[in-house]
Amino acid sequence: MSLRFKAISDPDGNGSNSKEQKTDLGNGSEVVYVPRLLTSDESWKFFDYLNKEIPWTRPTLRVFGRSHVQPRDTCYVASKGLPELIYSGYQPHAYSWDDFPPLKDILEAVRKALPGSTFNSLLLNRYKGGNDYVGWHADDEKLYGPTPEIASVSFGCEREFLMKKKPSKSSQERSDDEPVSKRLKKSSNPDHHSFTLKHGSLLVMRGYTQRDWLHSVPKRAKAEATRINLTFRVSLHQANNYLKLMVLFVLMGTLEATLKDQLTPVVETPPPHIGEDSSRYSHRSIETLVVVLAAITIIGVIAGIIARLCGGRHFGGNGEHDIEGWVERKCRSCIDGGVPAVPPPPPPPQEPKPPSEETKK
Ligand SMILES: O=C(O)CCC(=O)C(=O)O
Repeated sequence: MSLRFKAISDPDGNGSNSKEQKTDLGNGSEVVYVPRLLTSDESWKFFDYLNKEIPWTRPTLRVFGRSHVQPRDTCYVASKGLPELIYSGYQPHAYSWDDFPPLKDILEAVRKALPGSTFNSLLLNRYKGGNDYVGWHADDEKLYGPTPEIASVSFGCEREFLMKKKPSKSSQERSDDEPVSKRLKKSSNPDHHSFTLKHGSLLVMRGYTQRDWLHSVPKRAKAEATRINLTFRVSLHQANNYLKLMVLFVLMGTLEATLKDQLTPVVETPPPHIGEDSSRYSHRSIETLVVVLAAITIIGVIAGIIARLCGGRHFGGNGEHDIEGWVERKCRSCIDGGVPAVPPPPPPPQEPKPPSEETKK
């Protein structure tokens, strides 16, 4: 379908999103809410298109060893060359932007509102009524880097979007020590925020929001109508692989130069006295071996540090080639001081119920 809509990113007609509301969450986390990214009429056209034309699926996820149907419909769109998205054991098919041209118009409106943004993937969610929801989670996959900017555009039924601060060790200890009466008095808790996401609105999470905060769209009995939400994201994956390759090439060059330095004197030195030969050669071989081993170790450590800093992880789509994950698993006992990972608790003996909240989108 080649339906095109012209996105209007200035519905107020005054050249700016005048009603933009910024919420400073502290420690470098921020949320920006723009109630009218798009006009109401235009947003309804997008809603109708997305509702009809997107190949929605409701996948079965694996969370804590249990299968359950995701409590909303979903679809995934990504630029070419990005890795497949995998969450809770589910790998959605990545559609192309060209498959659904109106998505490019919505992206254009988002880009106008967020100049300089470079979104390259999109997760679509459809909530068919108040029973559909997304549980508490953070979009903190390493794939998105340490400070991802996520732009969320909503269409249709208004729903509440909740945010709460991730429990830190120190804050948990503090609240455990406090009397219950004191804890209850904190009605306007700065660690909780709520936004009503309107038809045609934009909500942006940025900075350390995914590191320090959780968000959810809870069940709401009164929200009977359908809501469609689009979250635009930037995947850093490709850049990480290029970085790793660059580091590898630079280090291979250094290694080659070092080996040349090591071997040249053996060739150029005048023939030694008979009897010294074998010890001189074995000395050189050990030196060369040490240099090669040192270089391999340095390559591994530096590539790992860079990958970790930049947030990359998967090499392949389905996790088979998750080399860092493999190393992490193999070395966990060393990293954690020999403490083995705690196995998940065994399932209770009664009939399994669907979980009330999912932990991950
Ligand atoms: O529907 C929403 O507003 C939120 C969706 C969300 O949290 C997500 O896609 O990670």
